Amino acid sequence: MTTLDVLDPSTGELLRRVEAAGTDETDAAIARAHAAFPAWRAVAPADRARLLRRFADAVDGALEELAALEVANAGHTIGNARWEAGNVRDVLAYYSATPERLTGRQIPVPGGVNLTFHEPLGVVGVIVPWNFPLPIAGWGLAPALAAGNTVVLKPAELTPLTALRLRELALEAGIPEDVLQVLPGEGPVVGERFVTHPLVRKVVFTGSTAVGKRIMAGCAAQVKRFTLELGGNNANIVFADADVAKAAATAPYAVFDNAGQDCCARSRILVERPAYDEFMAGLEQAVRGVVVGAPGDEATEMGPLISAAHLAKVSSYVDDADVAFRGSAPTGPGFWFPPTVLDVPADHRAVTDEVFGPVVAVLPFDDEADAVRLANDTDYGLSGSIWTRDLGRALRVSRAVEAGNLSVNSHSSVRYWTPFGGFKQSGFGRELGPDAPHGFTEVKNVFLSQD
Ligand code: TXE
Repeated sequence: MTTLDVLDPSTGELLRRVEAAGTDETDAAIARAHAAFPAWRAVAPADRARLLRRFADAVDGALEELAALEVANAGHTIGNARWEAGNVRDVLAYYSATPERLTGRQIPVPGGVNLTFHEPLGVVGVIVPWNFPLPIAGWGLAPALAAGNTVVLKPAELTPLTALRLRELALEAGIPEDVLQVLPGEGPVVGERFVTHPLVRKVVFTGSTAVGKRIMAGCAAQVKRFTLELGGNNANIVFADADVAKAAATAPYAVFDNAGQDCCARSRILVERPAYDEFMAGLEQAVRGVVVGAPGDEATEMGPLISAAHLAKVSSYVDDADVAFRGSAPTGPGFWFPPTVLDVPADHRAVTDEVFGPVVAVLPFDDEADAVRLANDTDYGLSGSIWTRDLGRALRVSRAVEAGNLSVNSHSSVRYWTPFGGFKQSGFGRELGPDAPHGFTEVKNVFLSQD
């Protein structure tokens, strides 16, 4: 049995060594999940709803413990980690309504009647990245279980601890053992097996666009269902008529939150020329004020990057770039990088790539059309912000930007009541919101003859 070294990114020290599943263990887990499916789908809707509510309550009871684990394993600030654990609780509670509301239709047709059923798929494989281990696990497993599927979940190699704890909480809540399994392991071993194994009926993947393309191709071979939440390179568009001071004061949190390791990070700030100087002055003040340090301290606003390899990747984008100004960060040990604002042209790779770190570029624009052109000048299309006091412009620009999740005069990206997902190479399908359970079912049509 191979193992994964789980580190504390704020110190680089070993936290725990976790057993990694191989192909045989993955096959065995999938077989158990398949065997558990008929009984789970047959659980009466009210009982399945109750189990999900109990699971939500168990997460609620362990909120501080889960948050502390995420602080240690992912370097998330304690404030963010509490929000993330609370998000899992809330998503479980939200989808606990699903079993009793997943109703079909009766459609009159000549010669009889037609009934539709929303049938669960079977085993769902959920592949989770390291940047938001708790919420992304919840977004996959909650609607899948609610719709009557069984789940095998693979956390990221670097961050398996909270997912393992979630599984224990599910068991405590009374979810049957093989209905939700958590399998730490390597992506190309465990994750890849979800794609190739015929009994896994859907793959839910959040991660890099490169791996997402591979999963899409692999699923195509079996016409397997999948959703993909991939990278982003999101624009924060600030018009001169906006509350420029507020836009500047909030912009750092829209990109430096979670140390920029967020597919919704607004890593390209586009500012209308007349507001440029005022915006930059406000931004500089805000960036220099970001509190970077020990993630467990209540006052900390930004923690470390996830790993030495990721620190090297983020640094490589800045090495040849002009820095406009930056905040400060601890020097180490641990994987620290200061919040950094670049002064680079639109074709610099720090602007065109997803850096996935606390790095942002500010680009001026001339008018609305120019702003939309710059915002859409990327293969990604996940998220973005629009700052303006002109309602018509807010609507026009929202409609013109090719992205799945936009916010006006705010940087909000994720609200679990609403669908979340990307245009273009940011993904395929939507998670969250009222329709997510439908993505874990097949519609079946049954004709009842009256003759
Ligand atoms: O992602 P991977 P990495 C972006 C971000 C980041 C880059 C690389 O730019 O810098 O991707 O991160 C599993 N078959 N995002 O290398 O490799 C893997 O084990 C099946 C954006 O960590 O895509 C992990 O569980 N699964 C993103 C998950 O996929 C495989 C979040 C993600 O890992 C696999 C993360 C394979 N062949 C990174 N290879 C976002 N949307 O927020 C790996 N995995």
